[in-house]
Amino acid sequence: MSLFQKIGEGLRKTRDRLGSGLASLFQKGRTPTFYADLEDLLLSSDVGPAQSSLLIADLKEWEKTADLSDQSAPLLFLEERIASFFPLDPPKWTEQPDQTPIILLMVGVNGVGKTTTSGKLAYYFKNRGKTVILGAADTFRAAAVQQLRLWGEKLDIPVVHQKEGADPGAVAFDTVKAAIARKIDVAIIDTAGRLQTKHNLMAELGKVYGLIKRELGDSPFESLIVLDATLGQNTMSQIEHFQKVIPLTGMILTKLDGTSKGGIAVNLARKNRLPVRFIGVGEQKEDLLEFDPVLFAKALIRPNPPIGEE
Ligand SMILES: Nc1nc2c(ncn2[C@@H]2O[C@H](COP(=O)(O)OP(=O)(O)OP(=O)(O)O)[C@@H](O)[C@H]2O)c(=O)[nH]1
Ligand SMILES: [Mg+2]
Repeated sequence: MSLFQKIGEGLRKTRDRLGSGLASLFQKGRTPTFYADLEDLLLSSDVGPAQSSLLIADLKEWEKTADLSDQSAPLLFLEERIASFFPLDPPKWTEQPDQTPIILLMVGVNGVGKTTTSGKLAYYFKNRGKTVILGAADTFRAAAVQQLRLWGEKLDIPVVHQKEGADPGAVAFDTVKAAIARKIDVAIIDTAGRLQTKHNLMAELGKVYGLIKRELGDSPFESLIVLDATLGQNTMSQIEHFQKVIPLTGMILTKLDGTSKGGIAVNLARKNRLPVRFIGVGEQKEDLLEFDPVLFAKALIRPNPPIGEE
């Protein structure tokens, strides 16, 4: 399967609503309720009010001069506009490919998929010939360390860990030190889930960040916020709250396979000007896909199935 087909599969539920809805709406031609129906569809997939209004205004403008005899042209126009809403800053590991280690700090609220995504990311990089180390900086629960160690065992990747209750900053620091000493390409540091309202835990994250930063200097370092796409609008404020304690460089949107509201990616990325790095579309190691704005926008508005090669 191509990346485009995998994205299409992962977005199946969203495409069921948005993609199929758009296809039948445009097929009906311009009924009196066309733009209102279009807005409803966009809103129902969580593209967000600002983006929906903008898309419709742009579409109306475009239609003034466009050749509407081609039925697929308006959908292609929407697709391109949606793709343009995603910021394009490339990940540091492609910008500075020779500089190692690359450090990825995984942050987010409880249960969004940080640990699973850390494991999947380890697989992603290992699969591309990189050496990887995992750091279990979620020291709150023994089970959290165990969960990451299981990923390490499964993938044959070392996991830096200390005992339950240890200082997460110390684990993060040890992980970076080990990555440098062993000349490892990628270090992925999992952290505990924390609610934005828990000020002491948020402050602790700031400390973990500072410790890594001090040790690394200018090495590529990404702080990635993991967001659960099934939580819809509730995720909107999370980026803002985490940005207050650490500078985020990107987001990973998980559980897109479990929601019909995959348009939330568009809303999150444009509102926060934060690039999406990966999307999670399942629980297995392969279910983490590189984010590509053009392919994502295309898949998002294609009806279900099939989705061919592009
Ligand atoms: N369907 C689906 N499930 C996912 C995805 N990513 C993670 N999960 C599941 O979500 C649940 C929570 O994942 P964890 O990785 O433990 O989440 P966490 O953020 O580390 O949780 P805490 O450490 O408790 O804050 C698990 O059952 C995962 O298998 C995804 O992309 N799709
Ligand atoms: Mg976890």
